[in-house]
Amino acid sequence: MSHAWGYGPNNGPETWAKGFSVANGPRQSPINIIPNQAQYDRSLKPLKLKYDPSDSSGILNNGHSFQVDYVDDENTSTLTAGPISGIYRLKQFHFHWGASDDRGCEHTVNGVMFPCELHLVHWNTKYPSFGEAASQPDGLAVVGVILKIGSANPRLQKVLDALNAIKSKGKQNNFENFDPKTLLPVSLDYWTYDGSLTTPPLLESVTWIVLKEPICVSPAQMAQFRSLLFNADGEAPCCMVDNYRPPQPLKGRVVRSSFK
Ligand code: B30
Ligand code: ZN
Repeated sequence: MSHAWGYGPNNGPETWAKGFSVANGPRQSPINIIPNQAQYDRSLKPLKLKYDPSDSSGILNNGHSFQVDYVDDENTSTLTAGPISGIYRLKQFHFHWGASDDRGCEHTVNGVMFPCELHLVHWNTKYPSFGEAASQPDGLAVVGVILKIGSANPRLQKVLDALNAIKSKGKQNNFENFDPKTLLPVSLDYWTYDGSLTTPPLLESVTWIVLKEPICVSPAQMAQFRSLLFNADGEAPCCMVDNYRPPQPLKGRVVRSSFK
């Protein structure tokens, strides 16, 4: 999959509105989360994540990140409850990260940046497919997990060791029997708000669920993310780094929290 957009000075987030006018729309993501301004909502339910590890099918360098894909033809790996109604199916997970440990996440908390963010992407099964759900206001639900620098995270290692085989754009490999639940923190407390895809086409179809508790990643593990390339084989090498969109205007939206 090739894109004209990217993260460079000439095709990066500041230029996306030229091709995708919704970039300046009313519910864009990511945002800066200000915990003191979030509204605790006692009606928000705990998240229910049921993942079948045997649904993981492959890992792909898509030229702007890498993604682990899931078979989504049945309700075997799902997200329910929390802020959403109905059943959402897991489609893929991917990450965004920086060129150094002081930046790289998409959602910030009180303006603080973290080095990396994990996105678990789900689609609402009231629509026939991911593609059709992606343009509906209640079509997608993405669980965002912030990564902070600490000790090495053994749960990330299988994913990071798979990156050697998909260094350049378009490369894919088998990636079997991986339970993404192992990547989540102990607490599933979350903030939620109505937002968008954080990459073009920036569709305003995402119920964002950002977990309060970060997971750990070591500096050496962050270096493994940065060993990927934006370019395809035979093109000039260009490290895949700074593949994040900065926070967008809140425009009157309310962030709710599942916790006090
Ligand atoms: S995010 O979680 O808001 N960062 C998509 C899914 C989640 C997010 C952003 C985008 C998405 O599905 N985009 C369109 C599909 N992509 C798949 C992909 O990720 O590779 C294909 C494409 O754009 O044409 Cu690049
Ligand atoms: Zn993402």
